[in-house]
Amino acid sequence: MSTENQQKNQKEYHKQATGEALRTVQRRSSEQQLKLFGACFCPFVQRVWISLEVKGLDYQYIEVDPYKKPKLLIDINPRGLVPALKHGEWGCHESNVLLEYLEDITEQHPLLPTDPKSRADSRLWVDHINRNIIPGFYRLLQAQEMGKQTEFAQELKMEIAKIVDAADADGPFFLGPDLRFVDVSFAPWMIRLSRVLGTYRGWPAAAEDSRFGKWLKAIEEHEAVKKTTSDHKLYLDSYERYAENRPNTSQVANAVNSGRGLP
Ligand SMILES: N[C@@H](CCC(=O)N[C@@H](CS)C(=O)NCC(=O)O)C(=O)O
Repeated sequence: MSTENQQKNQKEYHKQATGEALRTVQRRSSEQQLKLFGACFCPFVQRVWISLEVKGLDYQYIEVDPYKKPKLLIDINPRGLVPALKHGEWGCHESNVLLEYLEDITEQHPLLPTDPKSRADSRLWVDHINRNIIPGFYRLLQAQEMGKQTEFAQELKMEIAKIVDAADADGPFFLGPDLRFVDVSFAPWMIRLSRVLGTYRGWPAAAEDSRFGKWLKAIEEHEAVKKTTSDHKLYLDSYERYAENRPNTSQVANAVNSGRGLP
């Protein structure tokens, strides 16, 4: 921590996973053809990480600091964002592209349905998550004025209500009893609603008997989600810079502040 941060007692983002996620990092530290370059706090990384775990693939997890942009990250993604994936000599990035790649290379545990129309529907809801829910999450977290916070909380609730309405009536997951593509894409932000928005913006817990409450519980209890989730403190600390809207927090935060699309 820099002297300036120590003086202000500001918390910094973590550079190593904790809790269950740390145990997974340790289990996944040996050399493999498939390598996930991630950062422990990053929800975009967690998407890919969950998919790797669900599919039971052999992979190596490598923690990198995307704000320091080490060469090994830039070599795969010139924009220096995590997640990045290497498979042999080939590398690629963008969480959604990587989720699709993992679908393409594995037969076991497919996350997308088989019927083309249902696949398109799933992709449409992932688009809703990317276009409306994720930006809404950061807008609310970065808003400093009470009026704006109330407005953005309302907007985020509306966008979440749309996907909950589209979900299978019995669930508990989006398409029914199993965790699939839409769940994986949404899960990292679902678990950050209580951990991050609950603390910093008073986001209310979902009623346990509501459809969303049931979905959240199933996500929280899923093995692959648990294995890729750190202790609460890691998220609290890592997101303080967003909640205070500190200058140059990240490319995501800058995009939200300037009204541009997310990186
Ligand atoms: N669209 C990208 C977004 C990835 C992203 O924003 N990752 C953040 C960490 S959560 C990052 O690498 N930030 C580095 C920076 O802001 O310079 C994806 O879906 O993979």
